[in-house]
Amino acid sequence: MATHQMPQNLISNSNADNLRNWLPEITNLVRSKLLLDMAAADAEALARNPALLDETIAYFGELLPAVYEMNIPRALTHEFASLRYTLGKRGYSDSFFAKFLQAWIIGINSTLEPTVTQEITPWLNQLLGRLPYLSAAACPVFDPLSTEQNAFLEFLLAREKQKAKDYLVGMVKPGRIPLAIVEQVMVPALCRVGLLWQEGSITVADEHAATNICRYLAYSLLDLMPQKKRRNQSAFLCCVPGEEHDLALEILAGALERNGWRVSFIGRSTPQPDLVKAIKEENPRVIFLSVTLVTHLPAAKDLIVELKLQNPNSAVVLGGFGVLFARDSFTDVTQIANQLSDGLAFAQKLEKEHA
Ligand code: B12
Repeated sequence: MATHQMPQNLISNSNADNLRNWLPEITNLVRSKLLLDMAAADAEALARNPALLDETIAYFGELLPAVYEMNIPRALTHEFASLRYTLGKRGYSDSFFAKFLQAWIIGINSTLEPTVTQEITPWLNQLLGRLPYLSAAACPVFDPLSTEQNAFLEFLLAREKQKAKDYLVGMVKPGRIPLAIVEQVMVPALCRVGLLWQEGSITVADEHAATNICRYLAYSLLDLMPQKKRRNQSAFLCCVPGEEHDLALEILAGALERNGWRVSFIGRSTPQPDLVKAIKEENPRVIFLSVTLVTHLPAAKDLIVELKLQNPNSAVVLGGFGVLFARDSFTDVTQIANQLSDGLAFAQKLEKEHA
């Protein structure tokens, strides 16, 4: 249906940069306008959680230049729907979200030159026009959890670390390797933890506790993998700059170590120059990168350009939720991986080539 399609006009990089440079002014305007126009119910929701609105404005402000730079209008719709779901669950009314988009359009129009705004505002106007159709899509659709996933989730939420460990470890058997249990049970349960946080059913503290238990359990499972003899293979694993979701890479690093690889796991949010320097010095066989948030896709692109120049002989494997929106922008990587097992399979393929 025509109304459901976002315009596919390419935004020039200089205009995405223009938007980025003027963000402090634009976000101030957005904030003032929203506070002025807010309905009473929304003001009550704001009073209950004063930080959330500022966080949302800041996140949307990072999101806009990122989706323009990567030319991914679908991601703008997805992320907006996700923000709307989170705020909606905290009492913001339907009319607030139209005001939110209008405030951005006004903020951009009154700050940037018309030559810039005419490229930038069509996506926001289109999103505004689509708002009535978005309400049904705004609720994230999740497959129901299996009995196994549900039982594990209950242990996580109750912070029953030992019971959660016994439960997961008890699942290991021939034909069901530890990494499969991480993917089949732990990852869906953590996804549900994220959704429960979004819905306001659990707190950030609950989410952190669940993640930390999962980190511990991941090592317990990895310890059950046979330790293979040391190979002449090295891997460097890091999140792209700004990205803090590093648990997937930490688990992959552990699995590679069990496979005999020499591993540098750097993890979260390291500045690009430091990553580039470390990777140059190590010159690893494979660089595994992760990007969860769409806002960090431009940082992923910049880093990969630099790495291709500097470490032309290293393979680059890129994974994480954010990549799903922008596969076409990463044709220069050796492989895009959806799952941890894809990353391990890639490493095992290299091992065979060098056997
Ligand atoms: C734990 C968690 C955090 C932790 C991360 C801790 C850590 N050290 O990793 C903390 C608290 C830091 C965090 C912060 C934030 N988070 Co968070 N977080 C989560 C949560 C609950 C679980 C993520 C996780 O660890 N999953 C388990 C790991 C093992 O799996 P995975 O990351 O999904 O990766 C899978 C694949 O993508 C793949 N993979 C990933 N990378 C790679 C790389 C390679 C090479 C390979 C081979 C494979 C691969 O492997 C895994 C499965 O096989 C998710 C919920 C969800 N739906 O995922 C939210 C979630 C990702 N977070 C979210 C948000 C919004 C945030 C914050 C912006 C919140 C805030 N307001 O501050 C910040 C952003 C921080 C930043 N700058 O990056 C949103 C993202 C929404 C969106 N639309 O994208 C989610 C979806 C929650 C939600 N429902 O709203 N978060």
